[in-house]
Amino acid sequence: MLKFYYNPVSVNARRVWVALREKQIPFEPILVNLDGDQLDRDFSAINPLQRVPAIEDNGFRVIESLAILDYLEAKYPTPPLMPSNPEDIAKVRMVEMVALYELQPATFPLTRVLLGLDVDDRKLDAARERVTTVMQFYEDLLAGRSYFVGEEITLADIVAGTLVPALPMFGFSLDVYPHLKAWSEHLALRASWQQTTPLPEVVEAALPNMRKILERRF
Ligand SMILES: N[C@@H](CCC(=O)N[C@@H](CS)C(=O)NCC(=O)O)C(=O)O
Repeated sequence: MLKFYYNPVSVNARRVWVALREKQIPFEPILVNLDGDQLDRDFSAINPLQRVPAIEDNGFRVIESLAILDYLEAKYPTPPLMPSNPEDIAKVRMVEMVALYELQPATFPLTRVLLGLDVDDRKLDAARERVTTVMQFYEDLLAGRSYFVGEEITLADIVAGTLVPALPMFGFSLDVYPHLKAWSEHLALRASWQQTTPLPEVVEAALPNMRKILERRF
């Protein structure tokens, strides 16, 4: 059975978890505590970069959430989470990459503030500006559709959806982005979303580990 190495508070792992649920792929969840287990020799053998998520499917290992999503789509194509026409494929990839390479890095300084760590003011301003630019980009792309590509969920929604609904936590209201707000509420109704939402007490317990990771890496 496919092994899924994860942690319940990891947004990178969550997007894989949602895809596994959406595709109803049976899997064995393997919890990696982010208080140091990720640095152990056993887990380093699975992912030398020492991060979740990772999967092992019939002895084949994949790391990096986007690579895992692509693997799952190719190996388990039903139901599809990737459209087939060129424009829609480009849209999905744009949304995914903007989420990973623009939005997610902008949340690191903002998370540092939430956790009481020091942050350079200029970095913070740049991060805030980057977040609002991405929100507007997504708002325009959604343009009243249920999902980024029409009426069916795709990897675009799964990847952006593991980040955007958390933005109000940093002081960005979704009220000024009505399409983004409706989309976010729509996603929250899906069983895959509800099954993978971390409980508040789990998030609370993970805060010291998050603080250590942020201090070390960002
Ligand atoms: N680019 C990677 C990022 C993975 C990542 O940073 N995972 C975090 C949890 S959200 C982690 O395992 N951090 C442990 C550490 O930095 O020690 C992906 O998309 O899978």
